[in-house]
Amino acid sequence: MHIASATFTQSSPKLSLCPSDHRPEFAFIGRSNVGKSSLINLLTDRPGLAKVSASPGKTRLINHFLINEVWYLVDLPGYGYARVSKSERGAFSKLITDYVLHREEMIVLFVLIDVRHEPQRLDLEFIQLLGEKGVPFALIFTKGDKVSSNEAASHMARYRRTLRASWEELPPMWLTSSEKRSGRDDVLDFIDQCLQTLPPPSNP
Ligand SMILES: Nc1nc2c(ncn2[C@@H]2O[C@H](COP(=O)(O)OP(=O)(O)OP(=O)(O)O)[C@@H](O)[C@H]2O)c(=O)[nH]1
Ligand SMILES: [Mg+2]
Repeated sequence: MHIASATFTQSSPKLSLCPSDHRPEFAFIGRSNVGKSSLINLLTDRPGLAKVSASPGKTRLINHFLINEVWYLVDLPGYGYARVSKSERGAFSKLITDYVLHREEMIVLFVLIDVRHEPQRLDLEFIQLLGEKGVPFALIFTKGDKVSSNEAASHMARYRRTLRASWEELPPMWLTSSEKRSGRDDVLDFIDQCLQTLPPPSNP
């Protein structure tokens, strides 16, 4: 898919303040620092469009980026940021749950997982919530440049085995690296397919 235009439109502190133009949205979620904002820059081929930081907790609001004047990429705050209080840790913020469970415009939620790590409880809990609530999602493994391709394949296979213990059907999954600029076409092709299955927008 060709990205002819990609523009930041707004940051929203809560769901009710998100854009109301009913364009389809594809959103990115995952632990703080997993590479959500970097992936948005890779997909749009616009370095610096979404703010990236080496310290976790950079993205605090819901950020909408309008693509080709037709659909949005949505950068969400990360979960599991270690500096939140102990009582809050493990829970997902209201901003995140409101968006992922109630945003009608959201076509697919991409859950990002650092390919270097064993399946983590917090990510599995989040995926469990999505499965229970019937939220359409896909998995994107990030930072593929930090491991060999064999390691990446075995880490992804282990993830599949872990998910199969609870689920009959597995979500789509891809390996990406914002550093090596790999996996971009896989994700964009998937978004393109999703957009093509949508009914044409109804006229007001
Ligand atoms: N080597 C490598 N580093 C990456 C990759 N993706 C992101 N990073 C680095 O990881 C750090 C976090 O990246 P961000 O894109 O800001 O992560 P985020 O998930 O948006 O983080 P929050 O907004 O804080 O939740 C930055 O230092 C990035 O340069 C990748 O594919 N490879
Ligand atoms: Mg971010």
